[in-house]
Amino acid sequence: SVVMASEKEAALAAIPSDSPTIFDKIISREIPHHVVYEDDNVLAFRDIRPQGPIHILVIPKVKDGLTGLSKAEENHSTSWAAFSTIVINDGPQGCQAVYHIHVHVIGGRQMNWPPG
Ligand code: IU
Repeated sequence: SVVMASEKEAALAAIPSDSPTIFDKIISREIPHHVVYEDDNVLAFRDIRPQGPIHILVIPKVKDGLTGLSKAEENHSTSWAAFSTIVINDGPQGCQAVYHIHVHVIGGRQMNWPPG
């Protein structure tokens, strides 16, 4: 894929869809990333463009149509709503660039409010 100058640029170029994403290749280890946690349901790995000393992405290993938070329903096995106090970019305006639901866990520095 094309290297984007910023995540906003990538998000505006990304077409929301149900198609496989780069995250499937990270799950299958086709594209190596630094995995920090894995179990039957989720994979956590270091973001390739960290926005702080700590920047981990947490994703479900089975996407099950769950491209983003706005698609979350009660029948999904993981309660994504429980993560609502940490960053989940949703849709073009929310700067979502990869359509496979994921949680950003960012830390190790002073955060600013509101987000940009
Ligand atoms: P977003 O919420 O969809 O904008 O977040 C996508 C993230 O995926 C973003 O922070 C990228 O840096 C990250 N990422 C990655 O870790 N590895 C990749 O190969 C690609 C994106 I493409």
